[in-house]
Amino acid sequence: MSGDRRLSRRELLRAGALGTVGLAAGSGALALPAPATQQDADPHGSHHDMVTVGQLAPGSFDPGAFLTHFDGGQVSRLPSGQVLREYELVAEDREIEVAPGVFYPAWTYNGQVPGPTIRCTEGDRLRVRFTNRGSHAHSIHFHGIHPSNMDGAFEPVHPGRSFVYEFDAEPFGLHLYHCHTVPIKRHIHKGLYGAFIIDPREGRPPAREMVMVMTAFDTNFDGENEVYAVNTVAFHYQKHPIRIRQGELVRVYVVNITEFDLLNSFHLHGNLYRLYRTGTDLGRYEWTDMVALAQGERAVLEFVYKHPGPFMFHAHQSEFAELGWSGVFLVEPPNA
Ligand SMILES: [Cu+2]
Repeated sequence: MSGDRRLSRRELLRAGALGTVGLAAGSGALALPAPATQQDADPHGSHHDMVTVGQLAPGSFDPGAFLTHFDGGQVSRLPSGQVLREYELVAEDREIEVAPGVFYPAWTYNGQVPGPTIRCTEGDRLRVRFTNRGSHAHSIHFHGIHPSNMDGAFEPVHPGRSFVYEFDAEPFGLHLYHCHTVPIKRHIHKGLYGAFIIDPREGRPPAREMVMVMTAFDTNFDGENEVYAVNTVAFHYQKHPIRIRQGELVRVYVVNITEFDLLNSFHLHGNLYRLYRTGTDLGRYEWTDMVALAQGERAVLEFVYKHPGPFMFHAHQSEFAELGWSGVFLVEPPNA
């Protein structure tokens, strides 16, 4: 059985070489064309060659835009002077594209996976109006400190209904939000999650900032993931390297929400990073090039490149890297 499961995990990439369509039909899953890979064209291709070919359909979720988009909400002030940030989150069923030609029937917040990256400052009041337009009951469970009745764990919001979550943002750090309706495993792996950043009042040092949510998709519903990535789309940042500057401070907010696998990880090439676990301490950090995160764990990574050129970043579980969780920073000289 385990042999079959291992095979199915690889089918997605292999099928491209064979031109197979509907590879998962036998297991009752969606019949979808699999992506071809450069490795298929050259059986001796290196790891670096292993990238999906083709482009996403027009109008698909854009990991390039998602990377640096932080949603501060609708900002106003309460009579007390406290900053109020209002958000609208809508749960809806939507088919998403996780690799060129590979679609997944997701449950989403605001039509995208991950949901929008919510960002505020410690002490702000958050008011999140949640409307469920999906086919199942859902909720939003925010990590952080808040009252029990704002925790999203016990009161599912049924289809067609709304709920307003309201609480003060604390503590500063990198948190997340996700659906907490049972069975939670299903509601998470279907796509209901997002990053939740609470900035310290004094801020962090100026930096080039980006968010990476470790995601994975069980495209044939066998209880294992076939496609891995940060920010949903396999190999996106390998095909479209992230341009940064030599000598510039880069800050990456990394969240692991991967279902089914016990751990995910972030390895950086040609450099080490300051690892601020959960981002809740501005002083203490580890100096490393590798962090393993369980589901729900987060970390803020800060680094500066000494040398220009392309440098990979990827899961150090090689299998995850080869199934899509692999990207490239293109470090350009300051005067380029
Ligand atoms: Cu849900």
